[in-house]
Order: sequence, then structure tokens, then C-alpha cells
Amino acid sequence: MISEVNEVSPVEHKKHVAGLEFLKNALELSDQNFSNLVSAVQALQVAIPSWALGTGGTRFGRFPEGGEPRSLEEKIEDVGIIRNLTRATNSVSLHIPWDIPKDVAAIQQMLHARGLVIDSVNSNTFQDQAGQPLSYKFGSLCHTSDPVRNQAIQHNIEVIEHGKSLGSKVLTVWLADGSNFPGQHNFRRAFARTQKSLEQIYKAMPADWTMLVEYKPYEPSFYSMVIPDWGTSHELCKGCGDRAHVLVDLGHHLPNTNIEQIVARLLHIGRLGGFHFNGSQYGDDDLTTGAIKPFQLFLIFHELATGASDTLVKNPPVAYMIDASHNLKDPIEDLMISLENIRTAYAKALLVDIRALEQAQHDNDVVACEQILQRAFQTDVRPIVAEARIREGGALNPLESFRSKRIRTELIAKRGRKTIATGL
Ligand code: PSV
Ligand code: MN
Repeated sequence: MISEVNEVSPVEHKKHVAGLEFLKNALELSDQNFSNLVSAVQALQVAIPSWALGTGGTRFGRFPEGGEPRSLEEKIEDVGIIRNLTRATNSVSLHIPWDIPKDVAAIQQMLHARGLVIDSVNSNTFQDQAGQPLSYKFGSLCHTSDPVRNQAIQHNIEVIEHGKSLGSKVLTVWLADGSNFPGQHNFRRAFARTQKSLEQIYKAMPADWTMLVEYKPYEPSFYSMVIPDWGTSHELCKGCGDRAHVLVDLGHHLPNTNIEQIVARLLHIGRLGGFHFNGSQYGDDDLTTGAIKPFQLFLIFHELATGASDTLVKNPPVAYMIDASHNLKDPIEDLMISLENIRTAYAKALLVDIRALEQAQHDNDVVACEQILQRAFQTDVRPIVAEARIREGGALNPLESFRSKRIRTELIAKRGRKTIATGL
């Protein structure tokens, strides 16, 4: 039985308290302000997608870790392990049809027992499913044929129904639709058909639901994607209505894109609905969040934090999720490191002296502006992130606990070494 209790050794705890005290003094914060900072980090919760718990792969191969979840129940079990150790996630995102629950009541009970809820439900029109009458080879919501589009629309409506039964209120749509060769698509018409299809799906959502529309510049289509950028996504959302928002996935940008500026722009127009975290060097690389560009992650959180404290910003709450697959690392370990990096970037962003920055921006003091950001970014906030975790009963060092409790070994013993999870 995997131990649920996270004991902190007295020696480690003493070191942690000393680090905390040092940081509080260095930041010259009162006990109350320091405590508020920790509470803000505690409040940041990031959903885990059901498809990220198995070992990922590329078209060249896959090297399973073993002990992978074979069912929705086992995926929830894994997210429960991550929650227990990190306290940085309280929800699971599902992909339909991979995660259709057999027994809704039992799933709800499992979630409840682990302090979890269902976050978004995600449709899948990027694959053909067994028994499906029509193929998505040439697109889904953009398809030239009415019956194919209708099949894809109906699938999304079914996804909403599954979500309703599990208490979700968010439908996420990511389309693989696009073209590989010049001339293959009439760009204008493919967009118009997609718009109409999304409007129909939007109309089928209950009044308290939100639709998130994700964009991606390339892959699987290499010449054109129907929704390649945030502007297209925004246009589609506007056409649907007030409860359709843009979803930004960190890996869905061409190298060197200024993602923090996109975040600021969407916040300004009130349409930033969701965020998928991962690490990326070239594209949808699915690396650990913050592994390659921690400064960019900090700058993104700086925009989110300043946006949240600006009364002029009327953006809805943003739904956070990790969207990565794990080719080399143990998926549970990788997800825990991502959660840690996300909270670290957020904690650093909360340290930015916003008033001083605004003054320096007003004075066009470029050096001061940059220094204010660097001061926050270079602060070692690990004690704050650890404190946020242990205040809620999490582990002082989740990774070490995962290894010393030999959790993966237990999962392999229970589920086998050669299991293959459904997912990406
Ligand atoms: C494909 O790029 C992708 O990673 C999208 O980001 C979706 O969010 C995810 O798959 C699941 O459909
Ligand atoms: Mn994504």
C-alpha cells in the first residue's frame, strides 16, 4: 500500500525553517506579507491531463517505464499520488473517447477521496476511432463534406455530455485540421466551415460552460493549420460568444515567439481562457516545464500576476494544465518537477515590485526596468514553494519521497512492466 502520509524528518524541517527565515529577512517582508505570499503560491493549482501519465514516444519508438495506468481509475490513482506529494494539483483533464468512464459514480467517489475534480474535457477528432463511419484523414470541423463535419460536431457534443456527468464545465478543442500541400485547402472556406462547426458546438454547451480553443502553427499538418495562431483562435472565439476563450499552449509557437506578449494581449482583450504548460525548444517538444526557458516562464507569470492585480483587466479566471508527454523521464516524476517549476516561476513573479517597475517604465529607465525583473527572477524562492506544499500536508521534497517510498516499483508490481496507457 502506497504511504499517504508525508513525514518530514526533524533535521530536514529545521533546515527548511532556517531557509524560510533567511528569505523572509532578505526580502524585508513582515510575517503577514510573507505568509500571504506562501498562501498565493498554495492557491496555484494546475490540472494534470489523463494522457500524460503513460510513457510518451516519438514515431521512432517508445520506451515504457512500466507500471503505467491502464484505465481511467489507474490514471486517477496516479494523479492522486502527485497531489498527495505536491499539493499543487487538484484536478484531472480527460480525453474522450480514451477516458469514457464505465461507472460514473465510482469515478466520482475515487476523485472525491483524493481531493480531485474533473477539469476540462477534451475532444479527439485527430484520430479515427474503431467503428467510426467516416474518416478525419482530411480534417474534421473544417472538412469539405457535411457528414464528416457533422460527425465531428456530434462527437464534441458527446464529450460535453460525458463532462456534464462528471461535473466538468470546460470543453477544450484542439484541431489537427490543416493541409500538407499548397492548393490543398481553400484557406478562407476551411476557416469559415470551422467557424460554423464551432458555433454549433458552442450552442450545445450548457450556459455555465466555457469553450477553450487551442492553436498550433504546425503538426500534424505541415503546410497550413486551420487554427495556427492566437489571432485565428480569437476570431473563432469572438464568433462563438462570450464563453469561448483562447488557450495558449507553450509548445505551440515558432521558436523565439514572444509568448508573454501574447498573454498580455489576450488578458487585455479578456480572452485568455487556458494555459498548457510544457517545455519547448523547437515546437511541441513536450519537455519538462521550465527545463529550457525558465526566464520566459517567469515573464509569462509576471504578465499573469500584473494582469490579475490590474483592475482594468476583465479576463476570466485562467485554467492551468500541464500538457506534455514523457519519453525519457518517469511521467510522475516529470509532472512533479513541472509543477515545482511552475510554482517557482509564479513565486518569483509575485516578488516583482510592480510600483517601482511602473515608475521606471514611465521614466523610460530601461536599465531599472530590467533590473527590477532580474532581482525577482534571481531570488531563490524554493523555501516558499516548499512551505506552500508542507502547509497542506505535502512532502518537503516530493521527488525524494516518491523515490524513497519506491512508488514506481509498487506500481510496476501491481500493473506489470509492459503496460501501455491510452493517450499520446
Ligand atoms: C497536440 O499538440 C496536443 O498536445 C494539444 O496540445 C492538445 O492539447 C493535446 O494534444 C491533447 O489533444
Ligand atoms: Mn495542449
